[in-house]
Amino acid sequence: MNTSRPTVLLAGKVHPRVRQRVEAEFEAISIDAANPALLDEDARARIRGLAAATAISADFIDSLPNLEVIANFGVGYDAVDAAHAATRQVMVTNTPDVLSEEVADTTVGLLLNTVRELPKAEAYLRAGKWESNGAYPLTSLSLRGRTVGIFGLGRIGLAIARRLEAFGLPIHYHTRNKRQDVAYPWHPRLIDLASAVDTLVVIVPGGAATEGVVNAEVLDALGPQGVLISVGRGSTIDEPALIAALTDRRIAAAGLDVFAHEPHVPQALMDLPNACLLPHVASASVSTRNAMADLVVDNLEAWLAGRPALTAVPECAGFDRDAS
Ligand code: NAP
Ligand code: 8YV
Repeated sequence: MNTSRPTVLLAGKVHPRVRQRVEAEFEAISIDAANPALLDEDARARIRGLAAATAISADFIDSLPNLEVIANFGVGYDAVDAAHAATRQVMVTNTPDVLSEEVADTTVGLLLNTVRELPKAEAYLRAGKWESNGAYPLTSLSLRGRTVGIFGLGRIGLAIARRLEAFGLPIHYHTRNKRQDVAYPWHPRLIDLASAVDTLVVIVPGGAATEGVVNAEVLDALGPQGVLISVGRGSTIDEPALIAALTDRRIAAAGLDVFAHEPHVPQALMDLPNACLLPHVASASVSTRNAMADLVVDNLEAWLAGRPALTAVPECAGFDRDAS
């Protein structure tokens, strides 16, 4: 073993490019889940970096006495206890920007699929029904004439807004802080955004602050022509309330890329004809996932070589490099 190289832990089902680069550049240790029992004391003491593709708890962070950096695969880092890491001066990084345009593209595709039923129309053709039954039924919903509310006008939300603006749709948004660089109407409360629009795109981070906030009241405010598109985190949607609203047609349809308990998707959602469902694929192209993988390893490299992190999460943004 070359002990001059830092030891980096690969935790969870890591992207192959992360694995390949970490194994080439560091001493690598792999475990399937972030469970301290899977590491002996010597390994725990050697680990200085962590490439995370699974939940990282405060207990797990505390089990690694010499940990300096956690590099999360994904811009959303709600599964990493970053607040706790920060108290220990452990740097946490994520993968912003490199996936924003891809996720925005997928979101627009999901919205179109939801209102114009394109996956169902293709299934109809492939089942031979065009020839046997005639034309696919006209869709009751259209993108035309809709007003879009973006819940979370950050990097990805803005990329979605710009696209939908080009489709000729008025855009409104809700965030905690009003943006100074856009002219879209801002609603300080989510319920007011839902009342003002008929199409709600959810692209906020997960975590306690957004847990279950898209609830029955918000869905009812969206109304019977309402369409919900969810690409942020499943935890933000009250899933039983959504299933009830779709079943009772208190909203018209939903397009979902994320779910509360992935990869489990409730059977009730799968049974609904007005739900369009994707298996968390918004960033899932080879090129975008490779860019995310490179950013994970570039962050590990930088921090473990004594340089600033490239993309620190806000909890760790003020870290003095020399303090770790
Ligand atoms: P970002 O740039 O940090 O934007 C987050 C936006 O949400 C900001 O506008 C922020 O504004 C707003 N926000 C945060 N907390 C809020 C709250 N409690 N109430 C209201 N607004 C709130 O993040 P991003 O890069 O756009 O990514 C957003 C999220 O998308 C990620 O965290 C991740 O969970 C999800 N995502 C999903 C996929 C997928 O594959 N489906 C892919 C990439 C990302 P304020 O701070 O002013 O409130
Ligand atoms: C990935 C994501 O699917 O970046 C995020 O927050 O949700 C997605 O890009 C995920 O991180 C990898 O599993």
